[in-house]
Amino acid sequence: MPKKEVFKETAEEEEEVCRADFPPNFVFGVATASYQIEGACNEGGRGPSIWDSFSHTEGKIIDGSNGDVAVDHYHRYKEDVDLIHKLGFDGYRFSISWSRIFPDGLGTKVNDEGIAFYNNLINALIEKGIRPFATLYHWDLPLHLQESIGGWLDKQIVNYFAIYADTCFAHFGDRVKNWITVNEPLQTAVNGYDAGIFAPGRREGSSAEPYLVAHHQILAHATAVSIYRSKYKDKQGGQIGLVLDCEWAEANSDKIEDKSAAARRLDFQLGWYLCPLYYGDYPTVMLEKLGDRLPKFSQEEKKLLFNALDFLGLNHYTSKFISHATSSSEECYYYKAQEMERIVEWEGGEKIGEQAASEWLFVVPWGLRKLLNYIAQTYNNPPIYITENGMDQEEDNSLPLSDILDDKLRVRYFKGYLAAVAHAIKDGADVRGYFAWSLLDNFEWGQGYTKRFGLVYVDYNNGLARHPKSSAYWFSRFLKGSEKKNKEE
Ligand code: PNW
Repeated sequence: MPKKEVFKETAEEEEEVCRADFPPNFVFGVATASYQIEGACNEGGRGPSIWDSFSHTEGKIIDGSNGDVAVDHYHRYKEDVDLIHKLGFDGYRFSISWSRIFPDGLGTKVNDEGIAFYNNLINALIEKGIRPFATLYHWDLPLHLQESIGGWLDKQIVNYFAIYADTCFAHFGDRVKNWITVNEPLQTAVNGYDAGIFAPGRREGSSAEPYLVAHHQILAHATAVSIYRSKYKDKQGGQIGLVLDCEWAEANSDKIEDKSAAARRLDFQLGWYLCPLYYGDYPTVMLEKLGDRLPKFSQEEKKLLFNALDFLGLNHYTSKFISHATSSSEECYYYKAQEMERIVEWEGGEKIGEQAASEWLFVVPWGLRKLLNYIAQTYNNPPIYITENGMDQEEDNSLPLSDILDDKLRVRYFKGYLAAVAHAIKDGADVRGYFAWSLLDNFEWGQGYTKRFGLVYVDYNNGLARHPKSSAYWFSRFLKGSEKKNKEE
C-alpha cells in the first residue's frame, strides 16, 4: 500500500508555537472532572453515583480501583487552584457532581454542603483571576436515578436534569459565565449503553439503546439552555454550550467509498448532536443506516433544539484513517452501523502518529487543524472552545520519578496541537480557548490509575503529593511568553 500523502503533513509537529500566535483574549486553561479527582465519596452529604457502583463492581476497572479518594481534590482544592494560578493558566474547566447537589437526583432538597463546596472552589478561582468553566454532567449520574428510572433511558431524566441545571445557574451563575451542559454524550451512549465499559455498564440492551440515551441527552441539553436563556442569561450575561468528542476521520484512500466512510464517521460522531441543534434533525446518513432505531423529535422539540448552543466545546485527542467496510470487525452496534474500519497502522507497521499509553491515542496534530476547519465549514463557523486535549503515560513504578516527570512526548504533543490550533485560527475557524486535559493525574475511568494524563504528577504512594511535570513548566513558559518562536529550549 502506498504511503498516503497526508502522512507527510507533519509541519505542526516540527514548528515552534508561542502565545502571540493566539488572540490576546484567548483563554488557556486546564480541565478536570468531579469523579476523576474529588474523592470524598461519603463526605459533604454526597449521594452515590453510577460510577461509585460501577467502579465497585468486580472486573469493571482494570486495576480494581475506584474514585472513593481519587486525588482528594475535595480537600485540596485550594492547593490545586494555587497550582493552576502559579502555572499561569487563566481558565479552569471542572465538573459539578450532581449527587453533591441533589444526593438522590430527584431535585427535592438541595444539599447545602455541596453548594458550599462549589462556592468555595469558584471563589478561590475568581480570587486568582481564573475563569471558571463549569460542566454540569461529566458522567456521574446520581445512582438513585439509574435504579429508579433507568437513567438516561427514561425521558423523565430530562426534567430531573432541568431542575439540577436551574439550581446550579441560580447558585453559581453570578460568577460562572461559561456553562457546559453535558460532557461527551457519545461516550455515555456508546460506552455506557453499548460497549458496557463505562457506567452504567449496559451491554445486553438493544441496538436502539445508545440512540435513545443520546436523544435524551440532547433534549436535556436543550432544556437547560432554554432555562438559562429565559431565566438567567440577561442578568448573568454568560454563555452555554455542549461538549462533544470527535476524532478526525481521514479517508484511507482517494476512493469514493473511503471518502464517504470518513464523512459518515464524522456524522456519527459530531453530526449526531450538531445536526439536531443546527439543522433540526439527525444527519441523513444516520437516518438511512439506522431507520427506526433513531428516535424522533416532535415539532415542539425541534423548536427547542434550534440554535440551542452559544458555543461548541470540543474534546479532541487523536485521529484515525477510515476505510469503507461492509462487514466490520467492530463489536458495538454503534460502530457496526457505520460500515467502516478505523485504521492506525500501515502494512509496514508504521503508525498514523506516535502512540500514547491508551490504545486509542495517537499523536496526530494535523488532524485537529482539519477537524476545526471541517466544523467551521459544516456548521457555519460556530465559536469553539477546545475543552480537552492531551495524552497519557503508562503508570510504571519501576521508573525513577525524575524520568516520569520529564514527559518529553507530552511537550511535543502540546506544541504540535497548539500550532495546529493557531493554524486553524488563521484559516478562519472561530476558536476562543484551549483547555489541556488534565491538570492532575487522576482516575481514568475503566483504566483506573494505570494511565496518567496530568500536567502535574500525583504520587499515589506518597500522600498524593503533586509534582509538576516538564509539560507543566513548558506550558507555563509558553503562557508567560518566554517560550518564543524558533527558540530552542
Ligand atoms: C474523555 N475514546 O473521554 C473524557 O472527557 C475524560 O474524562 C477522560 O479522562 C479523557 O477523555 C481521557 O480519556 C474519552 O476512546 C474517553 O476515543 C475515550 C475516548 C475519548 C474520550
